Amino acid sequence: MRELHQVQDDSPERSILARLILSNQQVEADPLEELHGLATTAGTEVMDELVQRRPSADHSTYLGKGKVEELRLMVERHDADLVIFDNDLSPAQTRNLEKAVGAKVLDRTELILDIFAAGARTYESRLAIELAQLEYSLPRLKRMWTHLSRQAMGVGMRGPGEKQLEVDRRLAQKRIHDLKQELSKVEQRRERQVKARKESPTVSLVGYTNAGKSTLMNALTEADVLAEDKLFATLDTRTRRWQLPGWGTVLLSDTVGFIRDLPHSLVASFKSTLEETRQAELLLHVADASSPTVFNQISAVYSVLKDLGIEEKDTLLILNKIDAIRDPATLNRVLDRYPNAITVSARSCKGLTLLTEAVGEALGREFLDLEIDVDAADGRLLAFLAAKGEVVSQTCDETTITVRVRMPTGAMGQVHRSALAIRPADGDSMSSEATEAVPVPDNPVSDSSTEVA
Ligand SMILES: Nc1nc2c(ncn2[C@@H]2O[C@H](COP(=O)(O)OP(=O)(O)OP(=O)(O)O)[C@@H](O)[C@H]2O)c(=O)[nH]1
Ligand SMILES: [Mg+2]
Repeated sequence: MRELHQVQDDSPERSILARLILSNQQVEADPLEELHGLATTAGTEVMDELVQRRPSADHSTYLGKGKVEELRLMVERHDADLVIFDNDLSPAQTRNLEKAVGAKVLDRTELILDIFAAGARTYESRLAIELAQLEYSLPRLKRMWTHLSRQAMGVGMRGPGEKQLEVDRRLAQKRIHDLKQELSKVEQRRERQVKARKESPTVSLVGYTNAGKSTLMNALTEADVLAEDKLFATLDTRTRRWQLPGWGTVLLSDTVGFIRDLPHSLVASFKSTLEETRQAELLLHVADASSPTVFNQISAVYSVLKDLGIEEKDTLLILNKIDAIRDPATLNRVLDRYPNAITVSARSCKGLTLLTEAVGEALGREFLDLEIDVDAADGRLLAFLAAKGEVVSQTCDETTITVRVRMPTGAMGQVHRSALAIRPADGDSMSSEATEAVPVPDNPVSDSSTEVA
């Protein structure tokens, strides 16, 4: 997919950050801190920053005339290639600003899409990001001329004018249609795959980008997933077996982080990457308690969960990075608001025992509808299923009894040890032996799909 800020040589593009703050808007102490992180992640060198407070956005240039002129001078002074806005701009505003300041202009959504495009490694995340980018670009088609020409058109079809634009638009629409079809196939496949693993409950880490989800995953399962001080370090889903002490095996998934104002098309097209999260029995919402914007981050995550239609899932709030909090009052403020939150430091492994206990307890509240094959001679397991679960039906052949039962997930450890096979009541077969055979601690269950790069 298109690199929005590709340059000829290897030197990073020089960017200027800009943000309009509406007069009634509450903002962080440093209103451009997050955008700075995003711009750096995207590989640009930030040269300067500009903030304007105003009652409303200018219809044609977003910022007021005076500020646009200030921006133009900044671009000139720093020889900047790029102005990045923390806001979303209309296609016309982008065009007018580009003309006025003499540099390329990106808005926040475009920047986030660009970071995803550069970082996506798996087939499904590449499809997802290409779809999100195309949907975003369609009304701005003039700007993606070269990209589409290069990708899908023959030499003879090139040439300026409205006719060309029509061709481009049709090509983009066709590609969007194809991508949606392909993604829907991938989604269905993933849905089946994840369902087939339902013999163990899935716990999914969710949270704002950079909150420490991958670090926590590594600390809990001794997995070796990438964790770094960078926004959107994780763009796909990793699932590992987690031996929950005193409980049994659960599957722990780490996935892409969220951010405020995440483009809706991006959330929609990442549906398949977020399949584990959508099917999880329990969400661990990891928040960076040391961040001055922790409250905003927590609500941004709830809002994405809502977009995904899973805001009502059982969720534990994990306040991470408590080692980095200087003033205890900061943590108390968060705990006042979220008294049931669990405080941890994934980096120094503090609080993990309490976290583990809380997860075990939360999962104990859940039930699984299963079909379990039991050795006909295993009277103990049959008695256990009858005692702990709600047996719906029982069929048998010479050697095996198949029990349909609703089991509390908390009792599944014993079942795992003795059953011949465990399937979701409506799903495909899955041998319990196969699930036991996967080595722990470095125990990948799945990475969201084959790495393509
Ligand atoms: N001080 C401190 N830093 C932490 C802690 N947990 C994670 N970090 C740091 O926070 C940064 C981000 O950690 P990740 O685990 O990559 O965060 P993530 O939520 O997976 O981020 P994305 O995948 O980018 O969404 C890294 O530099 C970690 O070392 C913690 O408990 N304390
Ligand atoms: Mg991560």
